[in-house]
Amino acid sequence: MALSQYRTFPRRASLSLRLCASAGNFLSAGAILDGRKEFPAKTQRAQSLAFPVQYTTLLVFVVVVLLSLPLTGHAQVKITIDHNTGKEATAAFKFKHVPSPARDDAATKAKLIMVDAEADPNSADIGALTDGILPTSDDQPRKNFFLRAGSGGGRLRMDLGSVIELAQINTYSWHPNARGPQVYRLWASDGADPKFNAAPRANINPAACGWKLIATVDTRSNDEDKDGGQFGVSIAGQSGNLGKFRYLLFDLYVTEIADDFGNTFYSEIDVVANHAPR
Ligand SMILES: [Ca+2]
Ligand SMILES: [Ca+2]
Repeated sequence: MALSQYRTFPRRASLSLRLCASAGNFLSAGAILDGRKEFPAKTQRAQSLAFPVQYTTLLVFVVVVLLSLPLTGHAQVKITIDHNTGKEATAAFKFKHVPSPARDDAATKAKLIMVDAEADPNSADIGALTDGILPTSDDQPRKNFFLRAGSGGGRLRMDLGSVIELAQINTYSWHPNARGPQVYRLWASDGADPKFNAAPRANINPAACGWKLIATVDTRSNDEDKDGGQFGVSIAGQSGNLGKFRYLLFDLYVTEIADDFGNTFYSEIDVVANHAPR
């Protein structure tokens, strides 16, 4: 069943959302900001100042405590965003920093299902996300996977088959306008938590059922007229290691709500293992 209402991040407001995240997520949220290139620093400072004064002491305490703990449970995360437009956007998906999509990554044989989501009738099968095949131009519905028009995003769950150490998770999209940018949260789990829910519907907080927030991705710029094109996003551990996980949950959001066509044209999702699965 598709979500009944739109779920979207307001542009330039994601810092507020992150500051409201639980203490366990706060350290990674800071790392996310380091990797972001789209939001001007001016905006971030303004929103930081807007955070209620009474929480400031608590936040400082939380940050100090987290920095003093060994990072055993949650690797620091770096997000790299590349945006190709015009002649730079080609079927090769070649980017300045983000690796091009691969055909033999750990996602190739993973099992991918929709959780609380519905594919658009014009979309390719969900297998298009891991088949290594790429669109050859900027508006090829059958070479991309996208959620049904008018639905408010949704969740995709990937099962890698076993717990493996991950180095990177890379996502790719291509569309001439509003369906080009990527807006999602990435959750991951090893499935070991007794409360683990392998398919949390949209009204369930993944953090409450065995999932860890890895990254919050928003590739939109401040000018929606410039959001068309080809995007490559790489989510990587600062030390080269993202952690050991079996399940990934992509919580997809629409890029805009001006019309029904805000669901991103995703071309490929790559999962790069640190070591080959045993
Ligand atoms: Ca593909
Ligand atoms: Ca691939």
